Amino acid sequence: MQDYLQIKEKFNSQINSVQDLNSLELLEQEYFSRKAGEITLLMRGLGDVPEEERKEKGQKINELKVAMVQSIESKRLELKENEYKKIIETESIDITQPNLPKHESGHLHPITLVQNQLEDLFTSMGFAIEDGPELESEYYNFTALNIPETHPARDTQDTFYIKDHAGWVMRTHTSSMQVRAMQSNDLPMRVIMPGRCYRNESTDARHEHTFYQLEGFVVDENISFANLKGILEVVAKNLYGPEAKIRLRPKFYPFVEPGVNGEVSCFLCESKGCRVCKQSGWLEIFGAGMIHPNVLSAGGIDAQKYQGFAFGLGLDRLVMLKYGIEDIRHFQGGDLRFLKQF
Ligand code: FA5
Repeated sequence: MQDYLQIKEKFNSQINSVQDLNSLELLEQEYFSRKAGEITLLMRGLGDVPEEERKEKGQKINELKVAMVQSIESKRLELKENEYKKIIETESIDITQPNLPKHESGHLHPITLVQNQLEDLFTSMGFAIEDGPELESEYYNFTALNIPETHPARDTQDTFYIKDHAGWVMRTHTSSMQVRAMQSNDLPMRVIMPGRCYRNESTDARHEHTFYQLEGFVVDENISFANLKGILEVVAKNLYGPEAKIRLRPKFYPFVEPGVNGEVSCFLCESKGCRVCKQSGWLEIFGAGMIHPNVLSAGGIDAQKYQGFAFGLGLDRLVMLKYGIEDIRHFQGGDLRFLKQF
């Protein structure tokens, strides 16, 4: 009993002076470690106590043990709370720190926006979408399209040839996909092929060396020029509203017969005439026509039985008209003040 009271007093005075969690840990070990803890030894010693005293002594030691464990736990809580308080008091918010810009997520380029809009329109009319190579053989870019060796479009002034790789060019138009698509699709065929094209141009407000076209063509029996005109009008009205008009004028392209040059009424100046439409009120946007029989034959199609039409829309120019952009060079310029407007 003597041991028991001494331990109780000693422990009470020790726990009152504990100031941190480490000291509390040591104190706990002093009384409860499995090898030499004072309470552990006291419990172990119970076996030597005469039987008549053992029960009472055991109860007392147990009460002392429970009380000590409770004191240790409440001291631990108190010390932890004090630690948190200290952290909160010493941490501070620096209100002079500059307001760093939020991480901005990107958005779609205006050409991609219009390309997506047209892809939705054409797929709703049953067209498939195909992708093709920008580095193209002279065969698909020119020869398969009935473009003779002597045609000025093949001139190095218009076309980027690949140095040391004869027969390869950066495609000058998406029409390079026409025969490729004929060779890999079944009839009847309705396909659009959007993509980037390259020409050796001196640039101005309407011409870029790198620009986008969207090629489309249909091959079936009983296809007429009226079908072509109908589709082109649907495109103009879808992009610019019901007031939009198109104008078709004859133009020679070796891969169509007859061929046309297509213009859309200029929304920039409401057809009054401006720098972009060269004061004419119309902006040249596409070439189109009925597919030449030689091209159908190059694609392995019986030109006696099938006809088709094809068109190549200049995407950059469609976008210029849609958003009132006065210079095509903004598209590739990388100026964020321009790009952020979309
Ligand atoms: C062609 O490229 C023909 N492949 C179009 C075609 C397809 C005709 C199918 C018949 C059948 P053209 O060179 O006219 O044709 O170009 C078509 C359109 O691409 C032009 O109306 C214009 O909108 C756009 N375009 C052409 N060159 C440039 C350029 N340097 N910069 C921006 N847009 C251009």
